[in-house]
This record gives sequence, structure tokens and C-alpha cells, in this order.
Amino acid sequence: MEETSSRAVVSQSICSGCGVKLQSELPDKIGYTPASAMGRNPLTCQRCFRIKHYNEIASATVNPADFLEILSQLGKSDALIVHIADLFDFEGSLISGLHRFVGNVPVLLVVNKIDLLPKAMNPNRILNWVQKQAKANGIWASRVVLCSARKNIGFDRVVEALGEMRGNRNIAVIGATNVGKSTLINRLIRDYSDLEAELTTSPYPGTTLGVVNIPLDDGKMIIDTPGIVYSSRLTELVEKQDLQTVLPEKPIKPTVFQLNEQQSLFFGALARFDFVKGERQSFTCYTSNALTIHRTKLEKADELYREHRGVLLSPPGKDDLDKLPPFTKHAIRIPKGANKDVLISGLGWIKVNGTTGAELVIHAPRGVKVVMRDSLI
Ligand SMILES: Nc1nc2c(ncn2[C@@H]2O[C@H](COP(=O)(O)OP(=O)(O)OP(=O)(O)O)[C@@H](O)[C@H]2O)c(=O)[nH]1
Ligand SMILES: [Mg+2]
Repeated sequence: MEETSSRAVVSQSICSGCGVKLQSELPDKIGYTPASAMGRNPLTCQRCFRIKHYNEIASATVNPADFLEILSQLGKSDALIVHIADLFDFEGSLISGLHRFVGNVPVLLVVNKIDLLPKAMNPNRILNWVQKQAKANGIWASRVVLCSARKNIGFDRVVEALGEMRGNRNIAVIGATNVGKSTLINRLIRDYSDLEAELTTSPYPGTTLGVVNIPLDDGKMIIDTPGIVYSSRLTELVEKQDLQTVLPEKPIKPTVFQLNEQQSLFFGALARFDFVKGERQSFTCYTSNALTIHRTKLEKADELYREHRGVLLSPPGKDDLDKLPPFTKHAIRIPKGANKDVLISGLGWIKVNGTTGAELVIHAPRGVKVVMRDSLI
């Protein structure tokens, strides 16, 4: 068997793309790689090969107990914990109770995907907002940085923060699924070192399946981990083919609706927003540009949903309607004079300019997190 060079990634029995334990007996099971490939370096599983070369949809699930075990091991290992969150689904992608799992260690909070915000945003304002919201959600980060791993925005700040906080320790990257952990590590390695490593990334949650240790020049490691699955995120519930409609690819172009009370908005058939009571006012929707929003009268909304979901109101398409949990209602009161967002985790958010206050009811698939928060924008 070939020797693993110190510059290449990981041990021979672990896939260097996704961290899964390799096997060559069961071609239909995860971790499969043909016996003839076992000597290769770097060595990846067949699933990673297919994701990389054929953009195959090949998400897999990791047992939730395994995440907790990984987190607690990392907490005990004295690594610098880097928690990646996704600005498009900030509250949905935070690891609630993080410190219960990893203990009282310093945490660097990196908020990724800032490229998705509309252009011309003030970065300091966003940073203040993120710091405040992280605290409000129980994340005690020693430091917060914003970046885009895909577009290479803010990376100097990420590298600087890592350099200052790391000391002589490993760096462990953790977070919910699909927030960009592996993309971010790939960028760090590609642009800021001469190491060779390529972690598997994909647009679908559940790409990384096990811990991947990438040796650094100084004998320490940068550690990729599987994303934590939160079923409170709509992105974990929709069918994979609908993710490309729900997840923004480009900077969001917000859609503004001037609504009278007793009007409703449908986001495909994924969620419904009722403006029940209040003066005529504007509602700004920050959702993927690919998602169609329909306006209707509240009194007609039930009928429209019954008769047109799956076709006019989609995604999901007709065949997948029953795969999504039924809607539950969330009553929300926007106080007078407050600028608030209503976040529907994974779908985006609706900004309410609450000069005069508003009473709302949000219908979202059961289990999906719906929260009111101070406006991001
Ligand atoms: N718009 C945008 N997309 C990003 C950014 N970083 C990563 N992505 C995309 O997000 C998706 C998920 O990226 P991954 O790196 O696989 O995410 P992950 O956190 O490792 O996901 P798991 O392994 O499933 O936990 C991919 O489609 C990436 O291209 C970013 O800064 N901006
Ligand atoms: Mg990953």
C-alpha cells in the first residue's frame, strides 16, 4: 500500500472527501469504494466521486447522537471551535445549547454566505446585528466574523481571527448542514496554504458524513465535521430537487408587497403569510429569487391552497405534496414602531415595517422554526 505523504489527507480507511469509513464489500452502502481503488491517495468513496463529477444528489443521514458525541469530543480535545452559521438562515443554523455540548471553550463564530444579501449592505451594521442576535440565542462567541466562502469575501478576517485565537491548537469546524463548512476549509487550504486536500461539497445538506482531519504544516489539524441536522429548517424537509428553488444562488432581490389587512402571501406551497390586522403597509420578502410568491385575499386563501397547491402554488410539485408535514399556524404580533423580520427557517424572512404595528399568522410545515427578530436589513 502506498504511504500517505504528510501533505496529503487522512488515513487510508476514511474517505478524504466526506470522512465516511470506507468499505469495499457493499456497493449500495455508504463508504463503498472498489477494492482496486483502495491504494489510491487521496482516497475517496464512490459517493464523493459521483457528487464531484456528476453533481449527483447523494445526501445521507448521520445519527444525531453521533453529532453530540463529536461535539463533546471536540470540546474535550482543546481544539479551537469554529462555529459556522449561514446568514440566510441565521437563527435556524445556530447550534442551540452549543456550550452545553462543547463546554466553556472559546468559540469563533463565522457567519457565511454574506454574498446572498442584497448589494450595498453596510457590513458593520450586519456585524452588530449578528453579535446581538448570537448572544440573544445563547451563543457566547469570543469573536464574530462575516464572510463568503464561495465568493471569497472577508477571508482575510477569517484567517486573522484564526491566527490570533488558535495558539497551538487544532481547528475544529462545526455547524448545521449545508452552511458551507467544507467549502470554507477548502478555501483556507487552497488559498492560504500549500497543502493538498479537497473536501466534498454539494448544494444538498448531508454531504460530510464523518470527521476529516487535515494535517497542517505545524503538526496540528483542521477538522471538518458532518453538519448537524435540524428538522426545524425547511431545507431539511423539502425534496432535494426543490432545494434549488428554495436556496438562493445569487444575491437576493427582495420583493416588496403593499398589503391591506386581510391579504395573504403564498411562498409556493411551502408557507403562507396572512396579514390579519393593521393599517396598509409594506412587507419585504427576502426569499430566493426563484421562488414564486402569490398574493391573495385571506378569505380565499384556504380555497386557493386546496385547489392549486402542487401546480400554481409550487414547490412542492403535485407528487411531493404529501411528503411535507401539514401546515401549523404561528400567530405573531408586530409591535407599533418596531422594525421586525419574521424568519421562516430555511425559506428566508419577511421584513415588516411596523410603524403602525401588525397582526400576522404564518402557516408553515409542522416543526419548521418561525421566529420574530429585529430586522437584519
Ligand atoms: N452563496 C453561497 N453559497 C455557499 C457559500 N459557502 C458555501 N456555499 C454553498 O453551500 C452549499 C453547501 O456547502 P458545503 O461546503 O458542502 O456545506 P457543509 O456545511 O460542509 O455541508 P454538510 O457537509 O452537509 O454539513 C454548497 O452549494 C456551497 O457552494 C457562500 O459563501 N455563499
Ligand atoms: Mg461538509
